[in-house]
Amino acid sequence: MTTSLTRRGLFATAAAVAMTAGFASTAMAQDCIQLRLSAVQSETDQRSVAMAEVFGPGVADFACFEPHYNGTLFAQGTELEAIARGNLEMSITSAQELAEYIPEFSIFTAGYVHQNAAHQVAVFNDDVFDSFAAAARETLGVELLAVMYLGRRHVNLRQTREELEVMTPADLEGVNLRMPGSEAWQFLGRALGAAPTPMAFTEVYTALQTGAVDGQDNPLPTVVDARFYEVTNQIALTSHLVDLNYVAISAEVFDSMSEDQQERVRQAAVDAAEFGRQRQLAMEEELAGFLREQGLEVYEPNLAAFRETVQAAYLESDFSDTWPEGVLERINELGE
Ligand code: KDO
Repeated sequence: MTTSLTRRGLFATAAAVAMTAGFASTAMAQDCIQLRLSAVQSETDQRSVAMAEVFGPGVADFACFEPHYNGTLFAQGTELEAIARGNLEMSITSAQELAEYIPEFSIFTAGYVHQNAAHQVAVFNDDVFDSFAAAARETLGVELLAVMYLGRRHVNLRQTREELEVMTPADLEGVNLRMPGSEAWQFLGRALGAAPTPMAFTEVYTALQTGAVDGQDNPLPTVVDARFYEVTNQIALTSHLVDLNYVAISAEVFDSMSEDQQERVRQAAVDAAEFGRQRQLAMEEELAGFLREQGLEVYEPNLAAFRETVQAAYLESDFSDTWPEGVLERINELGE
């Protein structure tokens, strides 16, 4: 991702593109608002299924929803800039990607902060999120429509449990753990005790297969959908991040719609997120069994040790200096 652009500069560029050229999508097809979505997951991932089965049909009478998966339209981490520049209308983005431009989003990337799927929704719908949503608009020209549930991330390794049993962060010392390519992700890898390597999602299967990395972290539905289980031997159920995504749309495109269309787009995204969330939760419940059948050892490490070490790492880091006063406390209040 290009991070050399300043936050102000990026917004100015987005505004200039919108003012001078207008959006090709709306200019080209007046009776159909083109909504191209770029994301790196496959089309069988439940978030993609939700967008195809719920979002697309929900806006079909005025918008042409055109999803592109597997990073084929834009590479992982470049989607927000593409939206800001007027080259893309939608993406399924992450707090980690937003934190590259808006540091305070790192609070949603910190391990053991969100407790579960319902907690993510409560935070997204609470007033506490207003300043974050406003910052995404102001800095990137992005409207965040809904929060999607990705799931509980766990540590998934090539080593067998006999070769390397992961009970505490100390056991991950020197483990070459692939993490996605932004600083927020790399920090999480270090906080877990591992030696993180940045790598795009689309390269992970081959890296695991060839041994270029020892492992990766993702929720169980992703381990299955991306077939990482074929090239790994164990999963330590660390649950270190209850991970989310946001359904994001260009604010310029969104603002060009009628109020009724805007409401329909937002509702369709919320409905798709709910549909995907229920599917992901159900899959998380049943996939440990499937993975064991595939020969993987799936076990719970010392969760208290992981939680304590990871939380301390964040509170001592520069990340927590960017968290607005009172936000962590409010997030905690909204949990169980
Ligand atoms: C990944 O690259 O490991 C990750 O899980 C990061 C998430 O933010 C999200 O982008 C996800 O990939 C993709 O949607 C693929 O599932």
